[in-house]
Amino acid sequence: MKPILCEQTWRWYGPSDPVTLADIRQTGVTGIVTALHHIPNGEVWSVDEILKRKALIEEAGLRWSVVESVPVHEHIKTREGEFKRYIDNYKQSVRNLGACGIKTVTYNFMPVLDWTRTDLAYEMPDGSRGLRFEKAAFVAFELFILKRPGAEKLYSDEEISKARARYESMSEDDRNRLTRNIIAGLPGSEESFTVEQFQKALDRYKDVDADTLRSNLIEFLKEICPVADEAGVRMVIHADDPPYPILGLPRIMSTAGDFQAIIDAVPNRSNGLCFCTGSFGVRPDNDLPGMMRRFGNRIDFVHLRSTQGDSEGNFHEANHLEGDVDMYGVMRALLEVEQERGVSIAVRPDHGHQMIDDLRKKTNPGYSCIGRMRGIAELRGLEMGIAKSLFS
Ligand code: DNO
Repeated sequence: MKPILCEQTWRWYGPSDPVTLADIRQTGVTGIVTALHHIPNGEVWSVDEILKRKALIEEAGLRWSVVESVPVHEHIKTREGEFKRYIDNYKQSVRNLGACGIKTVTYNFMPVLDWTRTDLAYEMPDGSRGLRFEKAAFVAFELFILKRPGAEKLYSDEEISKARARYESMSEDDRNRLTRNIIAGLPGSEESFTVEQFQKALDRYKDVDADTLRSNLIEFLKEICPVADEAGVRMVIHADDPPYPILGLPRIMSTAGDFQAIIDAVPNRSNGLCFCTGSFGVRPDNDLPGMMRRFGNRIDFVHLRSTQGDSEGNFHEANHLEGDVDMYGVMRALLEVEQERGVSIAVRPDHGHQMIDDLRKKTNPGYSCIGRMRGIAELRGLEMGIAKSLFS
């Protein structure tokens, strides 16, 4: 019997992405993961706009497999202001996507910031560059640049003195770059701030703890999931990145228990998970192959990447088959889930090093072509090896 394999996909930021659809076709993937980034956060994605984007993708011989992301407006996360209107708009976008045949929608419920890194061009021993989260630099930003009130309570004396030394070692340019990296919006995050705006955005969460945020997510899903069920759309939540609280903000999608809590509260089939091995993988207490098996029925999209961490809380993005993630274990569990469910699940190589010719180009951090192509090529080989030896 022929084993069921993954649907290989690639994130494309739309017509302004320096990696074109024609380039992507040559990587061997068949599916596209994209979003209508030009539509302001909170507004409806009209059928017209969706169909225009879909046609572009299909003209290139590819399929629009997954939306990443329909962003969730901050007012929905805090349940203030115009959250009701934003939820209604979100429902309409989900209906429209379903009607256009796009059936998987990724989103996250991270307050204020989407994914966060301190260094976007960390040099690897082989000369390629990757993304890094450096604890001392992050704390230096929080304590000495942002000067967030009360932040020092979160850290030990040792962490504070390391951060101070790190801050003092930085030039003005370094400090500006660090600030930009953290708050100016990495590719795909729909928000960007100045330092003043950023503190105001954090202040909006002063009365929102993890329990409140979780209950706001549940309220959101109770409204969205019935609509998604009817439209045949799977809503897949992305893990927190990094998977623990930062800047005094609550985080509620960092562990298996976190996801269990939302499916217990909202069991609708459309309530699913975007299994991001790089995000969950930063926590050694997350057993990734175990999570893949446990939640296999609800995993409808997978981000494959690995990170390499240390005991101080720093991590950087490793090559896809290296680092802390047991990629063999994850791929094997994923293939088992696919055979059991009888469906092919969309995966994409997440992030990649900036390498070879891409080092001389302006690329989206984490989303240059060649590093991701190395990733998908390695993952495809791993998948074929496992599938042929175990499932055929
Ligand atoms: C980063 C991405 C995230 C992800 C969102 C999903 O590379 O994985 O920006 O798209 O968190 O909503």
